[in-house]
Amino acid sequence: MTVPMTFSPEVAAAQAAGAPIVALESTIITHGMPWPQNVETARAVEAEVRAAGAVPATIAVIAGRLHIGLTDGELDTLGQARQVAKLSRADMAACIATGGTGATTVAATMIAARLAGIAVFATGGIGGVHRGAESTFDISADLQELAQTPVTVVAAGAKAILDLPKTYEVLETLGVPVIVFGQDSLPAFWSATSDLPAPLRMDSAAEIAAAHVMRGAMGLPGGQLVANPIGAAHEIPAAQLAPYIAQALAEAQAGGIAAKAVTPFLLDRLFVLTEGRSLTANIALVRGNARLAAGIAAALAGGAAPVGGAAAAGGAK
Ligand code: PSU
Ligand code: MN
Repeated sequence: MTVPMTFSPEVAAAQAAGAPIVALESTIITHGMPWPQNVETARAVEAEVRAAGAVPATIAVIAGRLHIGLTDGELDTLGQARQVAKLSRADMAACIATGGTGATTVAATMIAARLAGIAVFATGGIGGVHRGAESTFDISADLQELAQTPVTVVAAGAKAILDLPKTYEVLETLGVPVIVFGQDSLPAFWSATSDLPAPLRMDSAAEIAAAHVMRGAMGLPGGQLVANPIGAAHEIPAAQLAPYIAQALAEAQAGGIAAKAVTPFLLDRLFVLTEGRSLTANIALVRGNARLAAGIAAALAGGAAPVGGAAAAGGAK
């Protein structure tokens, strides 16, 4: 019994050549952004990956097959479809087994990337611990996935609609490395900084690739979260965003929005409340994440070696 998989010609050629590949998710297309910006963004993100010297592999389940890399037509169809399933670890196998179609979340895209032998994945922001989780128990499956599937995920941190301190506490408990790129505080998705300190900091793609390889060498399961801050020119400062997030959360509660519908509802309300600024920022940050992910994938394809200490210790005596 094998998993029915379809590789796009571009991804198949990259795999044959050992070229760097970056996985991309599809829930951001179907549930994270409105049409037509969703499809435009997906194309722009793929272009960023190519411009940085890697091959993009956008992942989705279409008619019972796990697609690794989508054609232009498939991307268009997915972007315009309504009522597409949002697939996470719990529902992916059932969808494939029954011939269904669905978009993959961070968790599901990590599972697909591992099956396809892809080590690096770029998205906007991971799911995490929702505010009020002490009563709803709503914690994204993305966190557990990072703890068990060996893929390095480049995001602008967890989405700021979440309870960020609790999200990072859970990641620490699960043993997931959270590596902030180039600064000492965690980014907060639409905002470049937060008042939470960076658990780990790295300033180059090569270091991140070396850390990924070292986890594998040590037999540690799970991946890494790379928290890449949005460019300062595109950010919405956290203080400006806070009242809109509070309003969107209040509306979600009043409307009885629960489970898988919560994140898409909040993102859509923020888009309206910020008059589109949240979407502009989201597009900018995911493009930046794609560029960094391509650099990490290139470092891995080039045979990432330990940076600094380990090499020096081995060679100096
Ligand atoms: N990044 C974005 N927009 C999104 C997502 C990520 O910029 O919509 C999606 C991812 O697929 C992530 C999901 O896994 O949001 C989180 O959903 P939940 O909170 O229901 O686990
Ligand atoms: Mn949830």
